[in-house]
Order: sequence, then structure tokens, then C-alpha cells
Amino acid sequence: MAASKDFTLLCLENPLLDIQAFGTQELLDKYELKANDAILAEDKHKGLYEDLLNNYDAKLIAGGAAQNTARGASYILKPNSVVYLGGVGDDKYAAILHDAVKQAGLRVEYRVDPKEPTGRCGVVITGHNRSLCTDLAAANHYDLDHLKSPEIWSLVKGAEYYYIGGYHYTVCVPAIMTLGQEAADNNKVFIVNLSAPFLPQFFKDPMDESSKFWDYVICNESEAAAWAESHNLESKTDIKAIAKSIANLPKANTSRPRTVVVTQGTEPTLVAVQGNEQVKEYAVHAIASEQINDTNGAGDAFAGGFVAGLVDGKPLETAVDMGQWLARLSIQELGPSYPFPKQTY
Ligand code: 26A
Repeated sequence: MAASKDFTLLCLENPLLDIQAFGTQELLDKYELKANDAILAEDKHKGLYEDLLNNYDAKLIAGGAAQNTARGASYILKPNSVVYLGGVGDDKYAAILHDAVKQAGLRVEYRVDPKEPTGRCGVVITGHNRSLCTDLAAANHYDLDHLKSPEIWSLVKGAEYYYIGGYHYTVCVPAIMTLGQEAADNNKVFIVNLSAPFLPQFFKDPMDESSKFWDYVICNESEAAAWAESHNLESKTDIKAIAKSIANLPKANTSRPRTVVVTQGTEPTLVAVQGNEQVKEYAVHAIASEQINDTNGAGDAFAGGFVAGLVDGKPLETAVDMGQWLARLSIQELGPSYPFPKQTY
């Protein structure tokens, strides 16, 4: 059944401004970055942002993984369907984010921190790889007080789907737990993206604490492998087996089985459902290499299309196909963006 109420989908994570440029191996080496990775900035990375802007003709593009997903879902859904929460500063970077979300029709309710700048993500593109290096700044100050404030809490109460970008496990676990409990208690749908290998690796405990709430898990093959590694699963490379073990973790709300969706770049997307022996495979929407602009945000776009399908009451295979469709559109744009005028699925 298609959702009829406003703001049925509520998303939470870290709003960031992407400082994105086409880079070189030399640049990656200078900051000890891997070609395809996502990390939190340490002191040695602090010069990256100015370097990208001054020497690599970097562009400023709206980012933040779940904010990209929320923009993607609102690209597809009827107006006033999606609201996004996170922390920003009171600066020109936040103004750029406001413009981008307005174009996509996404409502944002930011916690504005007057003392901290808006978070930045340095994005170094080399070929079809992207290296992400994030300085969270104001995004790191999101708190439960904001979530529980009357206006925001009424949005939480009104929503029927919650989408948590996994990167928020580094920021405010109580907010994640609160939304998870709210979902389980009211038979709402709780969706989590594992987001990056360092999360199951270094944030295993908060992830484990909340995994009972997960109705849908979205990840890619390297995040699944990192999960297998930190949970010491028998096979650390058999992605189907890993998807099944995540699907079969204990669940708080037993009225629906957990579904795990694993994207694998150009390889088929895998879907494991709790209690099912078989893991299904769905081919991606092929695209010629020369049509790809960059792959920054491809996974976020997939999640946006997939979640829009769920919210619109589409069957699982259609939701996966909507994810493939939106990812294909996004990789033809610069950064985690979608084409305007809008295309329709
Ligand atoms: C806490 N970290 C590391 C992050 C991120 C992040 N979004 C939230 N938190 N690190 C990178 N990103 C975003 O990922 C998108 C691509 O998938 C980037 O801002 C980029 O838009």
C-alpha cells in the first residue's frame, strides 16, 4: 500500500559538504589515503581540504551519505515525503546544503551549532574509485535533546520508516537506539546502512547493541566482509553466507523478517531474508564506462531508490531495481547528485 501521510520517511546522519576533486596517486600517498575508502580525518589529514581547493580545482557539493540518500528518496517520492536530521554550523557551507536539499524537495531539520563549522568531506576521485576523508565538526554534536525536542519528536512520531546512515554510529548512539526502540514498539520500519568498513570494525559494540532493531540492512561487499571479520564468522569472503548471518541475527520486532541487501559494484546485488535458505541475485543496470562521471554517492543513491520503493509499497525486487536505477543516474552526475530536470522511474 502506498503511503499517504506526509513525511513518512525520517533519516538521520551527518550533513557534510563534499570538497571533491579528481586527484592522483601522489595526492593519496601524501595524506596516506586508500583509493577506495571512507575514514574520519586525523591531524595528518587537516591540510587536505585546502590542498584540494587550492591545487586540484575542487568543487563544493552537498554530501553526507544519508543526506544523499534522503535527497534521492525525495527525488522519487511525492512532495513532503522525506525529512532529514543532523547537525550543521551557521556558515556558508550550511547555506550550500540548504540550496541542494531545496532543489530535491527534501525537508531538513538541522541542529545548528553556532560554535562549530559545518562538517566537510574531502573526496579524492581516481578512476572509478573515491576516497572520502571526513572532518565531522558540527555534525559530531548532534544530540538526543534535538531529537526529543517537541517539533522534531512529532516528526519522529509521524514517520513510519526510519533510515539511519551507519556513519551516525560515530556520533549519537542514543538517538539511534531511541529511533530503533520507537520502531520496534510501533511496528515501524527501521533501516540501517553499514556505510563503511571502519564502522563494523571499530564501532562493533554500538552496532551489536542496536542490531535487534534492524528491519533492513543495506551495505556493500567490503562492509559485509568487515562485518564478517569483526564478528569472526567462519567465512570472511562468502558474501552470501555473511548476508544470511546478518539476516538471522536476533530481532526485537518479530512480526517481519529482516532483509539484508548487499550491493557489489557492477556485480549483482544480493538479497537475504531472515529464515530463507536462498539468497537472491539482481543484476545492476549496466552503463558504459565513459558515461560514468564519478562513483561518489553511488551507494547512497542505491539506498535512496531502494528506500523510496519500500515507502511506496513496492515489492522487494522493484525496490532493488529502483535502487539500481537511481545509482545509474547518480554516477553520471558530478558527486552524489541527481539529474535535473527530474527523470521518472
Ligand atoms: C562519519 N563519516 C566518516 C561520514 C562520512 C560521510 N557521511 C557521513 N559521515 N564520510 C563520508 N561521507 C559521505 O559519503 C558520501 C558518499 O557516499 C560524503 O559526504 C559523500 O557525500
